This record gives sequence, C-alpha cells and structure tokens, in this order.
Amino acid sequence: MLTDYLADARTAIDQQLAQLLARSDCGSYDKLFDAARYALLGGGKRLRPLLLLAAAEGLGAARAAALPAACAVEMIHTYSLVHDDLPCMDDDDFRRGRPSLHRAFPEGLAVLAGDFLLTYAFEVIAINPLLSPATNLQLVTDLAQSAGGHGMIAGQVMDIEAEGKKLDLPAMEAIHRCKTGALISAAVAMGGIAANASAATMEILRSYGNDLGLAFQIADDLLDVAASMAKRGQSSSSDLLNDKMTYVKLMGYDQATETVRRLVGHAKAKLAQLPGDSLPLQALTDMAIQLEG
Ligand code: GRG
Repeated sequence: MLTDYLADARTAIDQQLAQLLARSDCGSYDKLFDAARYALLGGGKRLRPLLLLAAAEGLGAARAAALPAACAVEMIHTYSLVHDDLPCMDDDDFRRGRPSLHRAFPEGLAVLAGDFLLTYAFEVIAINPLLSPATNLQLVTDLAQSAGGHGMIAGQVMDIEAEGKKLDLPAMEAIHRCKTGALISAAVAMGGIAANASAATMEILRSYGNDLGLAFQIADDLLDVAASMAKRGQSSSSDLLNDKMTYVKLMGYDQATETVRRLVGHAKAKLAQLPGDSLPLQALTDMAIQLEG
C-alpha cells in the first residue's frame, strides 16, 4: 500500500518533469533543452520531491497543487549536481550511473543547462495557478533561502574553503546542514506550505527536515566508507578514516552510525506529532537513510 503510494507519486513526479521539459522546437537553442532533459530525466531517487508531496498530501493538499513545487525542488537539486560535477568543482565523470552532463555535452552547455534548471524552478512555482499567489511567494522564498547564499551555495563554499583543513564537529555540521540539509529540509517545509499548514505544524516539519537532512549526509558518508571497505576487502574501517574529512573520520564509524540512529529517532518522533497521515514520510525516512547492518 505504502510502496504503491511512493511508486505512484514517483511516476507523477517523473511525468510532470518530462512535461515541463517537453520537446518543443526551439530552433537554434534545442541543445539547451536536450542537455536539461539529459540531466533531469536521467534517473535519481527523487527523494526531495517525494518528501514534498508526502508532506503536502499527508496534510490534505491535492497532489496536482503541490506537484509544481515538487518538480522545482528536483530541478534545483539536479542543477546543484550538474554544477558540482564540473571540472572547476568536483570534476566527476559519472552521475546517476552514466556520464555526467559535461561529459555528454559541451562543458559550457552543461553550465547553462544548470542555470536554466535553477531559473526555471522559480518560474514553475510562481505560475502555478492551483495555489494562491501568497502561497507561491512563500514557496519561492523558502526555496531561494535554502538553495541560496546562506543555504546550499554557502555550504558548497564552506566545503571548498575547508579543503585540506582539519575541521571540528560544529564546523563540519554547519557545512552539511547548509550543503545537503537545507534543501531536504526545505522540501519538507514546502510540502507544509503547499498545504497551508499551521505555524505549529510547520515547526514540526522543519525540525523533522533538519534532522533528516543531517542524517542523510552522515549516512551517505557511512555508505561511502562501507563501499570502499568492500572494494578493498578490508575488515576494519580504520584505514579508510584517513581518506577524507567526513563525519566518519571525525567521530569514527560506530559513533557516526549512532548519531544517524539518534537523528532518525528524533525525526520520527517529530513525525508522530504531525496531524494527518505521516506514514509516507515515515517510509521515506527509511528509504533515505539506509545503514549497513
Ligand atoms: C554547485 C551550487 C552547487 C552546489 C553543490 C548539493 C551539492 C552542492 C552538491 C552535491 C554533491 C554531493 C554528492 C552532495 C552530497 C549529498 C548527496 C549524497 C547528494 C546526492 O543526492 P541523492 O542521493 O541523489 O538524493 P539522486 O541522484 O538520487 O537525486
């Protein structure tokens, strides 16, 4: 039943994203849309838009009304991956199981396709006729703040600045809360906004989203370590802790795992306080945070 809900919501997101970037004859700039489609429609778990829909629908919003905001969040996420993969950033050749956008298309076009997705996200929210202008404005504001200069982009800059330096736990947490956590948290909050949730409900959603966002990043660090260990055939994680400045390196594998469990426990306790149906959010929490063992 719950798996049906998530599969159905995912299909709705994928269909709406495809529709938003439907083939049209753009003449001399066709390639921009080809590149954007390659990045946006080429896989991904759709965690952030699913969180948004689950929060919105659980609180009584119609799916159609919340879908544009859900797609906008996925566009922002995808643009961040496209830009993060560029040679001037992480220089990654692969993304979502295939060549990254700047490997499949000219690098300049990859930059511009990322810019396009970033800009289009706000247009998609602003022109949604199924929500009031005031609600759309609140959605735009939340998304801009989470993705912007005190949110995801700030996180990316802090991350770059931290390269080669020894960070303490609060500094690392600040980076993760901005770089990864802010958009995840915004996705959940935007679901509440789309549903016209009360201030008390918004507070619960934001607290849940903040914990989930941080847990997601630490769990990702843990999965990286586990994958490297499996690849190297090592039975102890200790050698791997020298590779990269991550939560796992700072805290050790076991304590990082414990931190994720604690954050997830706290996040789920918040969900239990929500009015409406929070079961899809519970299931998404488990889908987002997968720990070994
Ligand atoms: C370049 C503006 C700019 C920002 C980059 C978010 C970010 C900041 C970079 C992403 C790089 C990265 C790997 C971050 C760690 C968080 C993470 C695991 C992101 C991947 O999210 P998933 O697993 O990806 O939800 P899919 O492909 O499933 O959507």
